[in-house]
Amino acid sequence: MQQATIQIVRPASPPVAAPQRWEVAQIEALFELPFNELLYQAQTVHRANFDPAEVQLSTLLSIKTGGCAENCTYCPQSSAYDTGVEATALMKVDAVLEAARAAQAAGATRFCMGAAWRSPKERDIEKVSALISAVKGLGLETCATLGMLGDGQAEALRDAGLDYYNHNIDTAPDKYADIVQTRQFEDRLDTLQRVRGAGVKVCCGGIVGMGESRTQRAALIAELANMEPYPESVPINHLVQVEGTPLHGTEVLDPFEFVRTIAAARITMPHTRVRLSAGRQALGEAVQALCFMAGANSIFYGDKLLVTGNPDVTADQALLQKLGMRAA
Ligand code: SAM
Ligand code: DTB
Ligand code: SF4
Repeated sequence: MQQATIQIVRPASPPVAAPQRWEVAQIEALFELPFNELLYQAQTVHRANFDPAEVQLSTLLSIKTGGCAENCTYCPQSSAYDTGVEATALMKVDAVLEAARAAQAAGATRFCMGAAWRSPKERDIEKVSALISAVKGLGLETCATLGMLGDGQAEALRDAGLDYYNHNIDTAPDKYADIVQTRQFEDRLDTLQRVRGAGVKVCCGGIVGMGESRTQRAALIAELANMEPYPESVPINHLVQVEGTPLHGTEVLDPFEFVRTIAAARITMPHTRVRLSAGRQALGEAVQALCFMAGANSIFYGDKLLVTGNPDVTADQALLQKLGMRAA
């Protein structure tokens, strides 16, 4: 009797999707879509990758405030402008831990420590490392934003327990020189490379409402989406206009344009946490709800951002409850 030959058919290995490269024009075309069509596309991408009822909560703390040597024209902490912000020294471990415990008790899962430095010195890295280890010890995710990093600094922060480093590219490459003159766009990319190279997760986003064009908003999103890999966390800030800064008095961006920017970030970076960041007080509840519909699934949570205000914790809890959303 003839033996049947059994042929083992191995499934072809799944194709590895090449990362998609986004042209600015493609992202501009998303912005041009009818609003409801854009939101539908963003919501579809969002639901394929996340539970649409979940929102991640990050709390900010300014661990070293004001007196910064950079001249970022949006920033109340630059020493170049008279904004009434008082410069302070780096906070001590106990005070930081107290703030982190309060954030955790209120429901935050990530604690982000911000310092108004152009770039930290070695001594600063040692001190901040102690803060990171202490916060990590509470069981919180850790994030820091300390300015430009030099050799070995990202590694030192990683070894202290840093999960995320925040470093924003802020705006389109061709708008950057209008916004900051004390550093170059490429300096930001260099630090982001160092963070990625050290194996620390990248939190990188920008600010809209600084007088940029729609094409420049699309170019900001393209820069982020074309990073390989794109950031794990993308904060989209709506400019908080602070008296004394050069950008105070800029024409306020149409809120629908802000929602469109969130949607474009969600569509082009399907797996990232898109954070509805600074500027929520001015947006109001209905626009924030549209941002969640457009795919935002993270917020800064706590009564203060770094030096400016943020909705109260109780107001945010009430908003999430009204929308049937919950902390991730
Ligand atoms: N000094 C560090 C740096 O610039 O990378 C870290 C702190 S800095 C305040 C962090 C980010 O906050 C900036 O990159 C910018 O995107 C955002 N930011 C600062 N001032 C803002 C404002 N008035 N409105 C919205 N976002 C702002
Ligand atoms: C980010 O993208 N926005 C946060 C955080 N990362 C560090 C800071 C917002 C600052 C808003 C103005 C202020 O309070 O200084
Ligand atoms: Fe300094 Fe950061 Fe503010 Fe720029 S954004 S002035 S680097 S604190």
